[in-house]
Amino acid sequence: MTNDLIRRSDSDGIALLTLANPPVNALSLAVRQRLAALTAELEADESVRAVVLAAEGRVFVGGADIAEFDRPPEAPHLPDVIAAIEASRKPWIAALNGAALGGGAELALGCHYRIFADTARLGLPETSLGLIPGAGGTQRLPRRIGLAPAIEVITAGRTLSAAEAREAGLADRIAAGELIPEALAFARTLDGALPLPASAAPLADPGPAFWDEARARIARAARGNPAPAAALEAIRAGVAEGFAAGLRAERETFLRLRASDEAAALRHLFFAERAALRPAALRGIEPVPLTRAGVIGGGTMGSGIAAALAAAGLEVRLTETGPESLAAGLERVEAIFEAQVKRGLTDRAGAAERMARVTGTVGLGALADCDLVIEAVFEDLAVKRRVFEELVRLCGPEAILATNTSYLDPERIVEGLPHPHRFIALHFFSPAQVMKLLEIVPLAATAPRTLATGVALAARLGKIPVQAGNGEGFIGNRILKRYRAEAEALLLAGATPTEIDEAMRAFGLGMGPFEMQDMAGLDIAFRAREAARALGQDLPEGPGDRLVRAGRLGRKSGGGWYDYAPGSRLPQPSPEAAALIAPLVTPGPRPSGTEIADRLIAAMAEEGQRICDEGLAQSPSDIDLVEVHGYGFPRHKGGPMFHAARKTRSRTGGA
Ligand code: 3H9
Repeated sequence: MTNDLIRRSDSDGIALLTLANPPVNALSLAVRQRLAALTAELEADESVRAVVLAAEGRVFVGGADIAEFDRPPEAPHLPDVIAAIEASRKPWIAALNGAALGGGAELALGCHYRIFADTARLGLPETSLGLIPGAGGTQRLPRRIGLAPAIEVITAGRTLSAAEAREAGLADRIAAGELIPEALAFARTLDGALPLPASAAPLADPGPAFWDEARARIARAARGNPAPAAALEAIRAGVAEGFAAGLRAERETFLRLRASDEAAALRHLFFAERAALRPAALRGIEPVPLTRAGVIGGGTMGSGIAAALAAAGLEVRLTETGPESLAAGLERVEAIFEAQVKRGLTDRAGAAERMARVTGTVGLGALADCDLVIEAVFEDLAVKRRVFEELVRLCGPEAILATNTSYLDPERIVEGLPHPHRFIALHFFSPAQVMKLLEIVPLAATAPRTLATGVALAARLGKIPVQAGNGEGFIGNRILKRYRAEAEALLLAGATPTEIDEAMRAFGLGMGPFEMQDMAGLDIAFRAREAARALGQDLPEGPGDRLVRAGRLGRKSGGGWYDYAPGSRLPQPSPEAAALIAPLVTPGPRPSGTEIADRLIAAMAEEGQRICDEGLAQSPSDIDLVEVHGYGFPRHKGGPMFHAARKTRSRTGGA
């Protein structure tokens, strides 16, 4: 059975090994065992003069088997398997049919030659899993392509296309036609002499200034993930002390990081993201193919959604109520594409192509032949309701009609309208062309096919879909509400906005809760509280209410929780805000920085658990995806549910 994992077939003294371990040919224990056995067998077989290592499927090798990383490593270890290949007396030729990633790239680097299909690519994405390459990547890549490019590929997790690999000297050739016959033909031309292995290539030390600059640059980009800096140190060890010492340093660091909380968190997200993109309940359900999409409303949200759809190749009709608002909406879309050019996400021609896919129209008439329409108008039930009433008159019964509401009940927006199987809420996060989260909310009558189309759309847009039940604030905004309430409770226990924000930044969030509220404005939540009070809800006067009543609406009014100098975004502690809050503060011990973060994360996790218990989220992992992709929760902490579970386990010394 395990022999099927790598099949051997010989002709003309060339052994062809074909790896077949779907879905991504990961280098599991069984694959390593088979490869180690074959390496020894081929070495001893005098009829064989060269070996071609190829793989089945779309991927060459997706790396080590990540699912094995929760267990202790088992021999044969990948570095040893690769060392045996590199030490072979016969040339090994890797034939890359698709992505060679992580351990897959390292395997290819250990071979004497590499032939790429023109769509193949090679990269070392281990740092995105909180690891460093652990099978020679930090040593062989710099010796093959040079120090500076290798540092970039390894620490930024950049992938090289076949053409880039050729340019860098990594690809001995790019197959013009069929890969395997070309690789076999190449093997036949070899005369038995072996090229210098990567391990023997010299590598000069560029000196301390080079390393200092690299360390500083990498620390800035790492956002709390320790892996890129650790990878750099392994590379440096190999430069300073030679290949063998470098390999030892690499292995030691790899094993240490493999057992770290950060790597476990990143693995958790790796599998959670893939599960979200392929929900078990939708297996076998074909999504509706989408070519033309309508977006209603050209404000910040609508223009962001239109840009995201156009960038993914959809033909987009952006509609507004009048020519002026339409022109403003189209300008917003254009500005998004311009910003993408500046950030190197596309080039001028790409931006022009994207823009050419967006047509502006006044009124909804032009949406009649759309496969999908997303409404992103003002958050007002009557307005949204009118939009849907018109849409059901205009569009065919199979067109999917989605609302992007954040706080309204989508059932009420479409209540009583015909063909309810095609209604759904698609909740994008602002800026919609950037944020990866898409909350997908099926309504009571939504058909599985409509839901599957929402998930497929998210995948096409490069977003992570999370299915949420139809409860107030869905998943993300409900947790946000609880998080803010806990932040206010900490304030009333004597912590200052600065202390709370600093604690959350130290935890890894981009922004703390109070600076975030100042940026967004305090008045929207205030108005919602006032409306609830008007309906008879008993909401005690909180610190946020006092600030708004004193005219402190956030940055836009020159101050909220903080003060801001004119034109500045820098929050300064505010004596006026402190005086407004002071009468509400209960005397007692003030919470410390770690207590603050612990309480805030625990509140998020508790609310997340409640959401799961109420059946409004499919799993705790989905809560984590919402927080990581929609609210800036640090990826290397895995999300609030993962973090809380890990903390409980370490407290109880749990299994
Ligand atoms: C490493 O290599 C360490 C070494 O340096 C040292 C060792 C000593 N393992 O993404 P997809 C599963 S660390 C196990 O949807 P695509 C995935 O969960 C590794 N499983 O496909 C999914 O399962 P399911 C470094 C894996 O075509 C299925 O395969 N490598 C692995 O869109 C399909 O995945 C990486 O970080 C794995 N390594 O993209 C590369 N990879 O069907 C990680 C995938 O049950 N992988 N699965 O949901 C990828 O980037 C993409 O999967 C790849 C294919 C581009 C390969």
